[in-house]
Amino acid sequence: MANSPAAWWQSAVVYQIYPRSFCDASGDGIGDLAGILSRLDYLEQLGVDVLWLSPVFPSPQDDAGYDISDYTDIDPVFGSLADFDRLLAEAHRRGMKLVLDLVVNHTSDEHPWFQQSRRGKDDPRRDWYWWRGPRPGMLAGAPGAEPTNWSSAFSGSAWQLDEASGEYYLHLFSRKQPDLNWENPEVRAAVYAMMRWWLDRGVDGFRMDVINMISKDPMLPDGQAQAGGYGDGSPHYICGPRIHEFLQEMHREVFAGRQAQLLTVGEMPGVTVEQARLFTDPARHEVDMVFQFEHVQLDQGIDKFHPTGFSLLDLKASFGRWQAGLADVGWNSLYWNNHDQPRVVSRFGDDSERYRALSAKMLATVLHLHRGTPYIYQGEELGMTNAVFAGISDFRDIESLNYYAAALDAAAVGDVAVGDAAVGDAAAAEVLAALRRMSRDNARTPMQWTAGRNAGFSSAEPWIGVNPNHRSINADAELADPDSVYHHYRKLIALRHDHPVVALGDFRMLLPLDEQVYAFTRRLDSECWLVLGNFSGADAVAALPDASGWAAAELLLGNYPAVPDATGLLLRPWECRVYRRADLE
Ligand code: TEU
Repeated sequence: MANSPAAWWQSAVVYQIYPRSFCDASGDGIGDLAGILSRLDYLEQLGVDVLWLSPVFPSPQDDAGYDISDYTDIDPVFGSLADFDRLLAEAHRRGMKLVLDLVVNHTSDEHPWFQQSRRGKDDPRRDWYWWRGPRPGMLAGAPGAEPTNWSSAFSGSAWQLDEASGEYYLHLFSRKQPDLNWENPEVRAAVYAMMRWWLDRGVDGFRMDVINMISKDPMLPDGQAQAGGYGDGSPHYICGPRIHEFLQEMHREVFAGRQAQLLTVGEMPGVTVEQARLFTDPARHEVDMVFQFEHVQLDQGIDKFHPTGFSLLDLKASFGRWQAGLADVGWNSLYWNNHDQPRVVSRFGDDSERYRALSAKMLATVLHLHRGTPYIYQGEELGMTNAVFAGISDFRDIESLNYYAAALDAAAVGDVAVGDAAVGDAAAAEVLAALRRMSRDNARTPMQWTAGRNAGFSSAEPWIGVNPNHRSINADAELADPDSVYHHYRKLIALRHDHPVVALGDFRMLLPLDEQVYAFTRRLDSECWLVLGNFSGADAVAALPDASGWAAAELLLGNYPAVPDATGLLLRPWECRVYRRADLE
């Protein structure tokens, strides 16, 4: 195996910034570009190579910026194009690249394209979106008259009636996020032109929002019925019939010739290993890597707000399959967190005072030493935890708010049937408990910079509550403590930069049936690393098949001060260790 990366991003680490919640320089309680600019030193010190910004474009903010009304400007709440250019130049000056969020499965309903499209059936832009009449034989607006039975990701039907024309438009997400019709070549040309505009401005690539949903089966068949009465349309729009054709066309039209410097990562809910191989095979010219969702759905029941327990065996089986599936062709992206996921230390670790830092470091170590490109979500490097939400009024996210309303509506129907108001109260309590665990707002509370007022995020009341634990968990404190979660992340990033085995080594899963220990090796030429993580608050023995081979190995990194038995491989609660041998035949 070659000792130098085939692509620069194989040894890179990406840091995701959620601009609303990162740093507020203007003092309006919402983060902004000038705030990000003021924190570039912090990011440079951490050592990350690429910054990915969640959307900063003009938007009614129905889905926190994932509903874009103008693709080639900056929302005034975040600053201006001049602020953006300054940020880009300053990031580049520090050797960091900057990647934008490309949200082109849908626009905002306030985007001029949709405004024109909804003018009437004869408008030249009508066909830029998915318009359909009611179900044959039914009156527009009647219950069940929607063109298909598909549900939206944010509760309710995926179709919204437009009274003026009597037709419905498709929105897989909120009703303010109409889906673009990628079948129309004018739509694709407009998107590609916009992408080139940003690349010409100097941006270094795109994270592509739900990009595996842009090709729909134009017949729009009904989906299988699911709980709640709606059908699951996803088989008809996840990795649809023309998805590879569209991505290859995008590559030709946008990336060809400049690809080597760029990073492209497709967010792909429901993508399989087999599909991901096709998407990321360099010879096919589609995307560099994809975000798959398997490991963040392992703890979910019928939907994400019916969380179940978490099994380490399932996690290892899943990651193991992805590592094997993309070993020779394609490339993995590696993440625990993003702006849609609860905080990993609260989810798969232990966020109690005793084990928070230990488990955060263990989780980071296991993830970052897989083969693939790691993504860090802001605050993850501090071991930030899930938030405290007293009641529904503390939540901001449309997904949570809609889910709560729909669940209470359903319970109210039950109330009437059984004549018992307590049914509604019990339902509310149950939904709140699920939201506290799984809501996307857990990821969206302000970045914890200091122990002071508003965690140093803003001089004004933040748009969403600050986690009270900022008094002990914050960047100031962690920078000063050499043993902090932050410095552990810094070391992991440095290991990837300094040792080709981390980027390029072969991956081998060990102990797949051990319920406490995550163990694997990475091998490149004569060098082999062993990574061990105890996913529990109890002692664990790593019963390695060739333990003696590691007796004289060098301990490169761990999360406990000293190792009493280097050879026995007895792991303390949430302990992780990374060993290195460089003497293999
Ligand atoms: O998310 C796509 C997605 O399928 C989910 O992760 C979604 O956020 C939700 O959690 C389903 O339960 C992307 C963005 O990351 C997300 O923030 C947007 O809301 C969504 O697309 C629509 O643009």
